[in-house]
Amino acid sequence: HEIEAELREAMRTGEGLDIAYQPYFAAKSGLLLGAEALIRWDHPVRGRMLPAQFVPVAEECGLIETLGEWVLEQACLVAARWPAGTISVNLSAMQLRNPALAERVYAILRRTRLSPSRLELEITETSFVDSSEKCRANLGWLRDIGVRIALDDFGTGYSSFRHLRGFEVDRIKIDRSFVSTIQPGQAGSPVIQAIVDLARLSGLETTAEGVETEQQRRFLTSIGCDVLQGFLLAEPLGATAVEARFFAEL
Ligand code: G
Ligand code: G
Ligand code: MN
Ligand code: NA
Repeated sequence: HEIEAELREAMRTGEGLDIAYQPYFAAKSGLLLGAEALIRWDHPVRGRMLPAQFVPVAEECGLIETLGEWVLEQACLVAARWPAGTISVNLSAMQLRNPALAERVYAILRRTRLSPSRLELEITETSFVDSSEKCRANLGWLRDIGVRIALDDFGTGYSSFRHLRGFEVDRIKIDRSFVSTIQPGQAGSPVIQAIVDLARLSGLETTAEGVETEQQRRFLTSIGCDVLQGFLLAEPLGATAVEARFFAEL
């Protein structure tokens, strides 16, 4: 694989690999709560590569562990500089299956001196498909040390509701495909309302992704969605841009 060799080289030199941070906010108060780390790769020839173009390659060729730990460590280092706030890091299904995951996360938290309560890991429902026992053990250990777990892209996988009951998660992130159905001239989305109600009954918090319009923001806030993320509020930014905008004291 051509991309494989190029990714190996990028990881060796660190050139072109970068992390963007997309802030998220409390719906009611509008206060900044934290940011999600999103990996970026500026390829010397192909240009800006999307995670969807190279994360699967990294998974196939066994690079995802190293790449994932790099993202985690960088993101924790950045968050440790902030006076407050949570950092959210996406985990691939393969990382979640690794029995050493919790231990590695703990080691990174200690090295970066970030409190476990300030780290949230985002996993997708598809992570559970093949190895639910290993995933369950990892999630239990991570939550024991105080790390929070969010179920990403909620609603796009299958048997979504089973995972709310059977797995230990703290938050669900409502996929932006649902949020985008809130359009001018419509009262709102009964599906989103149902998801938020169900989450509340299950004791989980909700984040809505892909909030792009004021109308979407108002609807989501009115039905009790806890956290909002999307271009309306803030796009993914470089670490220094986040700090300049939200932590002027740094
Ligand atoms: O901004 P954007 O197109 O980059 O993100 C698309 C998706 O790529 C995210 O929803 C997320 O699932 C995935 N992604 C982004 N960063 C990472 C990462 O560091 N690790 C993994 N496994 N996935 C990521
Ligand atoms: O799957 P994951 O949610 O973790 O990926 C986040 C992706 O969504 C990133 O690629 C980010 O750039 C993108 N994104 C963030 N906010 C918005 C938004 O308001 N609208 C759209 N269309 N994409 C967004
Ligand atoms: Mn995510
Ligand atoms: Na998502």
